[in-house]
Amino acid sequence: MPDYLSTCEKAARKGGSILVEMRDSVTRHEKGPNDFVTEADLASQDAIRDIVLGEFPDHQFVGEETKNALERLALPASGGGRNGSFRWIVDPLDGTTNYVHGLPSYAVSVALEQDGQILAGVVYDPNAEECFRASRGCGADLNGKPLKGSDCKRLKEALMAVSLPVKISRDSIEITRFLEIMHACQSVRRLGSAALNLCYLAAGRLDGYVAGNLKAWDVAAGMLIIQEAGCLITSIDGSPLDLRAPRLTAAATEMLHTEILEILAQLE
Ligand code: 2AM
Ligand code: CA
Repeated sequence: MPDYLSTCEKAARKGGSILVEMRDSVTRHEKGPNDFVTEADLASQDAIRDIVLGEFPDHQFVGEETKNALERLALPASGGGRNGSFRWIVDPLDGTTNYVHGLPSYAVSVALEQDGQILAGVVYDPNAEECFRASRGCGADLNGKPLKGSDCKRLKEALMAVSLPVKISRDSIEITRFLEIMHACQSVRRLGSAALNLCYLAAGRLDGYVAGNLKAWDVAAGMLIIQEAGCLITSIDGSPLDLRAPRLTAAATEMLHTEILEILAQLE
């Protein structure tokens, strides 16, 4: 089998170096209310696509900045010829709001999907020079050191991350979830990068994570990194995570995961 993980890493590192190079010169454009894209998102994605398709020209490529990305992800992949259907799912800059404000928490996420399963994924944080990697069945590592989640079993001892959409209404269910979790856990963080939240959970820095309405490119690499680090990730109702509509609950241990799911279920 080709070394897909190396390609993920090479592409993610290249994207990350472009983000750092362009950091002080970008102008931001609004895709929607408070939803920014910069020249850096686009340049990073172009470089990643060139590397990936240079090595695997018959694979499909969908990045956040690809035209009609969501519609393309909804279709079955067709790339890969005789070897099945391969699709690269890429966020060239996860955490654009942090990036445009000069906050260091942002990352590049590169994953390879085959017939609906993530085979390999890398999340690269170019500021911290942290490269989180996983390939299916082979474990996860951070800069070569094996990753393992924390052993936190109780929500009252957990450091949680919660992600919320921009301009969320005050009476939204997601605000209710946020308040309930904040009340029940040790402390909550909103860090601005879903991909890094997933990796920090895999690294034992966070104990749990709840997010509604993310996109496939935010979670494709991170969900494999979580699973390969021995942590759990499901949909908010406990069913298997739908990569096309990720509303997720992730936790370091089964006991903590169950407790979070029970709290969320009471709010539905
Ligand atoms: P937050 O974690 O600080 O809430 C993209 O990875 C980041 O954008 C998320 O981590 C989150 O920041 C924010 N975000 C934007 N839209 C979102 C949504 N619909 N649901 C959850 N987080 C969203
Ligand atoms: Ca992005």
